[in-house]
Amino acid sequence: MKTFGHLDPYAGDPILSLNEAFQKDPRGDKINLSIGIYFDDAGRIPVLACVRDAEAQMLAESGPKSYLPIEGSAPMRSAVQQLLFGADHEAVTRGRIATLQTVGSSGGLKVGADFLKRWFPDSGVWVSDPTWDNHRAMFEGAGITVGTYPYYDAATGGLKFDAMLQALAALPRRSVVLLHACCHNPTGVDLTAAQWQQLVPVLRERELLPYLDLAYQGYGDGIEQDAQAVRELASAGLTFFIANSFSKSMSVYGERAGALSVVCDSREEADLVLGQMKATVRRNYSSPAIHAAGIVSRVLTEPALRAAWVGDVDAMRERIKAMRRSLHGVLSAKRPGRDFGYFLSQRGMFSYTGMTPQQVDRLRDEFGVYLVRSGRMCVAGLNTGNVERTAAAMAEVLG
Ligand code: KET
Repeated sequence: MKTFGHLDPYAGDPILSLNEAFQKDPRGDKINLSIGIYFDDAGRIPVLACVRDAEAQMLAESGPKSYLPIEGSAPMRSAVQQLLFGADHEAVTRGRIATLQTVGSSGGLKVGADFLKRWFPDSGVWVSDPTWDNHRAMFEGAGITVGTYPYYDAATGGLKFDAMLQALAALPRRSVVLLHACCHNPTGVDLTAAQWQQLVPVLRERELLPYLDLAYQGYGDGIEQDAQAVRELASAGLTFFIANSFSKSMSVYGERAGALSVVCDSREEADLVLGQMKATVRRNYSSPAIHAAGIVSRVLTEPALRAAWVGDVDAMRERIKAMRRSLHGVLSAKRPGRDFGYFLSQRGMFSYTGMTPQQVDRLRDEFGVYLVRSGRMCVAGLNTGNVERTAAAMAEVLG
């Protein structure tokens, strides 16, 4: 302990450490509702047929594995723009979006954070209360001050939209506002289309810099529908950042497939931004992963693979919704005095159960049911074989 004795021990990550603890738990009937991973009805992480087919093509072609350019694969970057904005969107056709393939959307979020620190050194970042734990850590890690705006309303299980708007309207100019484009993590509470429209003038008048995080595209209403907020902001002529992930939508977590796009006023501005983003990437990890690019660009651009993918995402979303209904049904029957309607109204992989850390601990210790201590449940970990047991355990703990 001569050299490193002064280091603080790492407390561990609230989500990833819990997932590791789950793996080590010897109980055969344990249930993992912690990490944001989609499991199928048999409790497995699916390998989508479209991804398998894309990989088979890559294997057959057996191409050289040179470095990708700093900004990533050109076919993937172009496919990402079309996926997010629509192929005919004026922002795409005018070339005013700077897009980089990144190391997961986490890599994109961090590259964007480093860029902001360098070029907007006085801007703070404002995240929803609550948000994905790693948002704060990433932006603070980039040396940026992080504040929160009101979001989740514990009393109703819904959104504090008026308070949110008021808070954003009072931020210093050029503040960065982190927004979940759909399927809010951890609450499952989203803005409606009308609320996104109401948000636009506030963002514009305060000259705020929206930073969208789209990690669950397709898990809300559908792949196209879940890009509506992105398109709304782009069509309104706002300048904004968007980090998007394929981890969940293509079930390729470990491939680290994601992108960062910055919607600018003009092609010239987008070129400048792309250049400085490249400088940031070169100093960090130099260039992204070739295998991820091969999968994503093939699945998005080859019609048969794309159609299969859309079908798979639809099925994953519908299975989660069915689990929401089952959980709601069993819990409501067991605890008739309580309102579990939030399981039906919240969207995407997560629900915020309102359970206390002590209740979550009891669920884990006594019943082997793992939730994040904030009370976040990954509904995508439920299946027909474990939903009743989960509901029974929750009913017991809720008292
Ligand atoms: N944004 C959000 C909102 C998010 O929930 C995750 C992952 C990411 C970005 C990162 O995804 P990537 O694979 O880097 O593209 N969330 C789950 C896993 C994690 O914490 O890393 C989770 O919340 O459980």
